[in-house]
Amino acid sequence: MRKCITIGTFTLLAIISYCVSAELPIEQALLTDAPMVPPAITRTTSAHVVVNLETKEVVNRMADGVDYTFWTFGGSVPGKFIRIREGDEVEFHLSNHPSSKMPHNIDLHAVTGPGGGAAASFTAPGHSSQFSFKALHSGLYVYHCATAPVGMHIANGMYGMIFVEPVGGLPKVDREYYIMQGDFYTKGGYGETGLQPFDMAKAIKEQPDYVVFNGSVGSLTGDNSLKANVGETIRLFVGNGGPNLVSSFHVIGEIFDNVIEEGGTAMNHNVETQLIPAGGDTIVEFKTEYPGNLILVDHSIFRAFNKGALGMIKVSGEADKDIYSGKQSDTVYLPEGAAVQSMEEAPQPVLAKNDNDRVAQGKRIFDQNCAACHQLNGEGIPAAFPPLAKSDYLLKDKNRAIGVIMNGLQGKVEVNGKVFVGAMPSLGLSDEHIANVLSYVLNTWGNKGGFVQPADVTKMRASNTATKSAH
Ligand code: HEC
Ligand SMILES: [Cu+2]
Repeated sequence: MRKCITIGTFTLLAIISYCVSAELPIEQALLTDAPMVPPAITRTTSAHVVVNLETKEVVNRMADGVDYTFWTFGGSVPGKFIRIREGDEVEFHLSNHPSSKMPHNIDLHAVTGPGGGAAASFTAPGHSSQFSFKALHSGLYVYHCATAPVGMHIANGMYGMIFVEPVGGLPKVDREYYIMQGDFYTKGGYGETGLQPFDMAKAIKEQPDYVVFNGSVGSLTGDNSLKANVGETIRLFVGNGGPNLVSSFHVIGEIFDNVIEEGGTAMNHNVETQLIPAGGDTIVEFKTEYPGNLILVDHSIFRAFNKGALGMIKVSGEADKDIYSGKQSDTVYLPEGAAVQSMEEAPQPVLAKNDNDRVAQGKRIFDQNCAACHQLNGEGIPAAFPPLAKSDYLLKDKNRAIGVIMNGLQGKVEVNGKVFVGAMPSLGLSDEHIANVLSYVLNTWGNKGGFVQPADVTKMRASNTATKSAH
């Protein structure tokens, strides 16, 4: 039986009407900010659930030194997490804070009805709207603002999720977390400081400066990392607000035991990376078997390391070396006759016309064969690759330097007072190329000069072969 009450007169501007199924218990929904999720629903019957949500425009941190005017459901991005049960009757109140500059509304993908509630919830600043819907379908659903320009409201952070628990609920887990990805478009590039305005042109071109979890760079790293212990079961409610990008959600160091695809009812197992459409979501579950940091990323990986889509779960507990050993050894790998590229197979070199030309050709050989280790600036890398710039070892003995490049070098070597213990492979360079590259090295980065001729190398090679055959 339904009871409908209308309160109001023509002298009052507000006319309030509600229809409540008389037999349903009335309940106030408990809403949470990310990464927290409201507790699982324990009741076994439907209820009349009252949801109060407030839209608010706030200046918040996007990254260190970078602020942004976010438009929010509940004061932060993503919006509050709503948890109800399949069959519930939801009485929804959307209030738009008086300080807002824009009207807002809400389109809940969990609603069966025009616009997901958008028109019914259209609310001017300082007003409050009410509508009701019945949760006909279980599942995880995105909600978002659908006020024109829709893209702009979503790009400013107006999205969140509502979980309609199936009758009977989900299996119990130790921890549940709420994560939502979003892409942001700012006038200044990534990391450019100050209060950054929204950039409509970039949004239309789908070229975000930021792609982040839970509304800012670092919202789930460092002190904000999620926590778990070895042996626990974790459930992540992961949404994607967009407005534009599709997420390739991946946890480095884990495999999803269960994935409830698109937050519906289909269950997949043993999944590495889960696609999450813009305006869609997924539920992933896994057990933590090993301690350490699990890294959450959008595996469109530049977004993770250059635009902010990075999070962390710190797992504490005992390491089981049978599951993962850690590094067991690190030895030098130097196969017989190792060569980056054998010059015998390469096209015949054009002979250098004079010493200046030799240096010019030597630069190309250096950039292609040596710079990976000794670096383009010849400075090397501390404790790994010795410098060639002003190297006392190199400059002391020209023939020894020829020998290093011809044969490679292994074991301990002291350069400018620092000891290096590593291995340089023989690169299989021709006499001409060894002469060229050494002439380049000798005349670059402030080195003292001098030239090496192919004949010098040929002579060294002959004595080299003589020594070898004498053994
Ligand atoms: C794969 C990395 C690697 C590449 C490529 C490489 N080197 Fe080295 N080089 C080393 C290492 C490591 C040492 C030190 C070896 C040791 O510890 O015994 C070294 C030592 C040297 C030395 C003697 C030490 C010094 O700093 O004076 C010279 C000269 C040298 N390399 C020149 C070259 C030149 C020229 C090339 C390119 C033709 C080249 N190397 C390519 C790794 C490399
Ligand atoms: Cu809005």
